[in-house]
Amino acid sequence: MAEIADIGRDPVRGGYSRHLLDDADLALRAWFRSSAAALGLEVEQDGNGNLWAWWGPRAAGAIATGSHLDSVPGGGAYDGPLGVASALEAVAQLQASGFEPVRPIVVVAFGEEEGSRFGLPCFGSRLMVGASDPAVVLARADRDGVTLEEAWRGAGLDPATVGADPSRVAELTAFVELHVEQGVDLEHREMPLAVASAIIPHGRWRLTVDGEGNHAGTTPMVGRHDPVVALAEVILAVRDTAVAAGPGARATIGRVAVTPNGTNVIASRAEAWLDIRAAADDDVRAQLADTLARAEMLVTAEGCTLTVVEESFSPIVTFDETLTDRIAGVLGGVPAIPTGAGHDAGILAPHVPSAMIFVRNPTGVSHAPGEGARDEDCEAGAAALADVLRELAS
Ligand code: HGY
Ligand code: MN
Ligand code: MN
Ligand code: MN
Repeated sequence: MAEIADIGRDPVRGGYSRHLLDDADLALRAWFRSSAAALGLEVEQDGNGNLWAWWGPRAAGAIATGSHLDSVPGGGAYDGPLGVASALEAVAQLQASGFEPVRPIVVVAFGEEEGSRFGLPCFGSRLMVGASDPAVVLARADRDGVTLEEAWRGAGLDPATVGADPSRVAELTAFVELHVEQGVDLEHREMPLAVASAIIPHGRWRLTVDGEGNHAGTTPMVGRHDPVVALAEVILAVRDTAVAAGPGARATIGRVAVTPNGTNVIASRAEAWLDIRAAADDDVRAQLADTLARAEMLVTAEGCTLTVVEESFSPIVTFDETLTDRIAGVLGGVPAIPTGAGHDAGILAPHVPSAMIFVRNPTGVSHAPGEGARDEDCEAGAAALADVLRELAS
């Protein structure tokens, strides 16, 4: 991971910003290719921008392992890259031991798992399994108004290749994703590793509040239809609804956009992206309904209008029990813990027996510069992954 420590790093605030097909992403893709080639792996990029490094000829029955290289804006160093670097390290250890896999082993780096540029989480894996309509995804625009199709063409890629890749999915016998824990369960248990039992459901919605743009200095306070004020009330309602829903509920507005975004201008539009997570699919839906009912009232009271668009919904994921138990056995009996974070393994799980290995994160912080993992735990994770690959590929 040291070799990529400076790629996409914010020198002022710390943290990483690595988004689909930006300079940092392209540099990380080059790192992946050269690191894989140094191990004698055959690298290919699929029609959805995912990178696959094959140990042995590409063939059915493959054991896949890996994660993603992209980040959230200002994210940590480990979320994603730890899984890819550990997979490459595990292959290196197996090769050094003289192990010859009976089944092909393939290391994968999925594209745009965070969905930070085009808003679709687990972009590469979701398209590969056919869970998203390529035409809809290609039309999505980033914050600068560049569509995915334009970005794809700009990178010399053919938009016609974006979409379901059933033969590639069918080649996979198992997928194991190693990931830094995004919580402090292992720190509290004083254990370095765990397997994942489930991923709680989560969804993303874009809320648009339209009001009346006007002059900040000549418009009386009474009678304004200010979408930023309305949105401010909605954001508090999002928090209050989640708190009222109980300890397992989560709701976040981490991204807002104001139009025209002028200091001396009453905005005409305020947008916000809502992230809701809860223990069950119906809980997420119920929390969304409560939130939107309150938002509608608040926005109307400010003389504004609310529009809601669902951007993604990921139902609850329970990982393959047989595979997970087998991996837990190889790891010498580790806890199985649920996670509130989405992963490519969650997208693959309904299609390919999938499992996850978590590496302890002392602070539990993630999606922020404070994210971390001890070197000895990272080493234990890579060694454990090597043992798991030896077990699965023999
Ligand atoms: O948002 C998530 O839960 C994941 O880190 N992409
Ligand atoms: Mn993440
Ligand atoms: Mn991740
Ligand atoms: Mn003026």
